[in-house]
Amino acid sequence: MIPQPVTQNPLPDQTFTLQSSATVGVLSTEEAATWVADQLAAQLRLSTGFPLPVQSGEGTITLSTDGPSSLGAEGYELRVDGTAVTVTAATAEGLFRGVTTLRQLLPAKADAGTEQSGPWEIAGTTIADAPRYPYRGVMLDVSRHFRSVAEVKRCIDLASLYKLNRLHLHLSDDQGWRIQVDSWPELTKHGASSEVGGGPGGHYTKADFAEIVLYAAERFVTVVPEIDTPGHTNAALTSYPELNADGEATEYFTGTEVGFSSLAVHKDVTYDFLDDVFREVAEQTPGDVIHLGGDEAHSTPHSDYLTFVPKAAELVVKHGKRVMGWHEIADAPLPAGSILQYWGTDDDRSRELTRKAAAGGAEVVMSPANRAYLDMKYDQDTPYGLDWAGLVSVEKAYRWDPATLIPDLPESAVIGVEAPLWSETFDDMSKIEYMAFPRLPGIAELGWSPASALDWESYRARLAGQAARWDVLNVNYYRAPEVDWS
Ligand code: TNX
Repeated sequence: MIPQPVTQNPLPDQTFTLQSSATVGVLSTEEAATWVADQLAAQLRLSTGFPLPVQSGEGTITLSTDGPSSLGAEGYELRVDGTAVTVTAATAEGLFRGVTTLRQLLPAKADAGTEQSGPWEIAGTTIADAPRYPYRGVMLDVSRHFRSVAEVKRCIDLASLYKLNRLHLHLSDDQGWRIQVDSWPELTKHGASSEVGGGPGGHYTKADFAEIVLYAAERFVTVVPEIDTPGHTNAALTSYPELNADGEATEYFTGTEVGFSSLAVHKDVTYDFLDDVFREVAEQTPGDVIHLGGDEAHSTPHSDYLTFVPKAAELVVKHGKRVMGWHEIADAPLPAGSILQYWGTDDDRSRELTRKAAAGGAEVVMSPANRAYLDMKYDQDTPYGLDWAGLVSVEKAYRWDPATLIPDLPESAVIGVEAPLWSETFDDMSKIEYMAFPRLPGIAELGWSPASALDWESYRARLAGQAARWDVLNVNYYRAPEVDWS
């Protein structure tokens, strides 16, 4: 199982077998608990061919939100004995996490989209589980190469199998602006018309984005939208001349260089623009966070950067959201409730900025580039990806502790982990899957499982066990040599 649960004990000599007469019962007043039951039943109907009616009250598989509040929002207890399966939580979200575990206890073919033959057995067990951290994310860069709504949904499905609960979408960069903004229509009319390598690009309409947000929410994943500023803004600068310091629109950019673009920090129109953009993005975002980027602003003079960040941050707060940003923003004063995303490589500067932000009350999400970046090559033979942060093997991606990676950062400041996948070199989903699998489940385990459960040898063996599931789901994973895939 991945992530490893907090406690799991076998019930010896008890084996549950799902039969064609089985039912799924819901004991809850929360409407969302019924969605969770419906999703489980819908999947198992496909693979088992059983009718699996969902009913209120007890069933062969019972999902109950009568658990104690001490389980927290995502905790659950699961019991499998000779006759029944029970998942108990305090919330529908906790039920969803428990059902995710149940899916991993079933044979891999239970995840298939077509009818398979049984038996559908689960060894008797009791599990009590809850996450170490509340923020467990994956980031998809849809700017460098655009991904369709269907592809984003697949990413959500695969991430939620490992109990990830945040999807950070990097929606704007030099190569493309990917979200509709009614008050600045050229952003998508012109600024979304291509991508790295000159491909067709694309963007999400408001209806598309709403579809992504809803699909994520049904899987208890919150979308974190990022509008990268003040650098990484060529897609905006080529769409609107007035956003440029010299008043001239730039050329569309389809290369992979970084750090050459900047919003005009001293023009009022820049803040009118951001006010509109953050308002419209906030309106489309049920989550409480907007990510304003802030990374690699190499062509924004440093004093201008320090002027810009607080003004941009204030606009995020004005629209009712918390500020999230890459660790560089810690150089400027940040509003209360900000979240800093560390992407350093064990260097002093990024550690110092992160400690400074934490001392000022910010929360920290750990995305160390030399461990958590899914776009780094595994080894020198990886056919795509980058290597500026080094080669990141499956073992290297797994063997670190988010609480202690940055010396002298108070453990209480860390709220979780995120694995970013920058897409300069990935023009299709199979490449994305190859880079994310098998490293993403490891990052998910670092976010969920207690520090005492993190163990490379145990993880390596459990990872091999996931391959059957990826085969069923047609995931294009890398057969890393550190793992015995047999
Ligand atoms: C650095 S990490 C970037 C991105 C690139 C990535 C490639 C960060 C905050 N910025 O603009 O896509 O490296 O690995």
